[in-house]
Amino acid sequence: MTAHFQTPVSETDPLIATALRDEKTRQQDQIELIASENIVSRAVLDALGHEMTNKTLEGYPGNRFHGGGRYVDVVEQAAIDRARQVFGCDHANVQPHSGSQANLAVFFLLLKPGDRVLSLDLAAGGHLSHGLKANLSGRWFDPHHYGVDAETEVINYEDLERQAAQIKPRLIIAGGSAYPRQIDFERMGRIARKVGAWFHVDMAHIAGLVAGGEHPSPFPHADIVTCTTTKTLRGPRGGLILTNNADWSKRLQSAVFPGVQGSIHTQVLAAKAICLGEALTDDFRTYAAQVRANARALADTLQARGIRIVSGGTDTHLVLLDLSSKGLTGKRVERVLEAANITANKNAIPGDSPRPPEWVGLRLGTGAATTRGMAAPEFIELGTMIADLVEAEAAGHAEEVIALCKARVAALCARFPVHA
Ligand code: DSN
Repeated sequence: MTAHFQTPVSETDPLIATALRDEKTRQQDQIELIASENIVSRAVLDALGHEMTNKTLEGYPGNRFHGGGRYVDVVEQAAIDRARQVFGCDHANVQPHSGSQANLAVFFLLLKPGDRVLSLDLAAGGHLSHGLKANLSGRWFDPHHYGVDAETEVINYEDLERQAAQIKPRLIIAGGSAYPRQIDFERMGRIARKVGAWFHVDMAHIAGLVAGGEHPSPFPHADIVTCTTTKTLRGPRGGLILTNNADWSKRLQSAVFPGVQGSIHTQVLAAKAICLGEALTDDFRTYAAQVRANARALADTLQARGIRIVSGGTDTHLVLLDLSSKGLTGKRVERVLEAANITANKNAIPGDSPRPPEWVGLRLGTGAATTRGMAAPEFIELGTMIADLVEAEAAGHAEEVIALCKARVAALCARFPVHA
């Protein structure tokens, strides 16, 4: 069995080894502006590739269904303690395999099939696990959606209050995947209490900003909070559930396991504990402030070049472009940017077509490139390149501009290496 333990993937599986090598090179050579991505630390990578992955374990620290869990207990308890400290709450479940599974566990905890849910519309920046008809949350529950104000493109809390009074949902959800503005958790918590609903905040995109003091905390206004550890929190793929409700802490454990999951991704738990430890440092606070400053620099640059920014700006890491005035779709611009080695994704904007190929939005985020060390001057340069590419594509002669931008991106990537 020596070969099993010692032979590297480059020898055992060239197809996968080549894809892994090429992906690493891609990440080095492209500038990542997908708002849900980031670049984890060496320490997080160490944990993800650790032998802890071999351990099968169900249950919770000190109360497991399998033997041999004493070191995973250390890791899980550290992740729980750090999550509580980072987000200032009493209870944390660190086992969800993803944000969507964390949300599913919240539904399992608080709702019965058919119960009414009020969440942000997908085109206004919501998330599929908050009641999209194609998702279990929309199939087994009764989703209703609030949008954003037609003029300002920010949540109109008076309209939301009226809608909540009419619908009388059992659960109100704040948060999503493409809402660039600060959310008034206090106001939404009051609305939820007034109509007798539970208030759930899904802070997946902004968890790192909350941790770094760059977005108000959902606590003490939310009854329950979920997030991924991936995006601005800069950790592994996975989810967290947080609450101050002591009555729920046991039921929440059962809602995750055996409610919606089986055994733990043990090595991911270690990576979560590490990223939460990192989030407690002063360096992380500096990082979170830079993420926001960079998003403002990017939005201002694009706006000055005549590209409309949904809601007129950003309070977070996220900038949403409306390309309709340029006669372009998000898909077209996503492709042009990728040709220049800038990665972003098409996105719906408020009132957009239900068909993704027709969406006129493009979503940008500053989390990953800020991790590389890029600051406002680099984001102004990136905004300038994106505007050049959009204008050239709209005029039908993008090739020359793509070549120029590709060279400028290569120079930036060389100055800000990844995992060097
Ligand atoms: N919700 C998706 C996104 O924001 O890109 C994946 O996390």
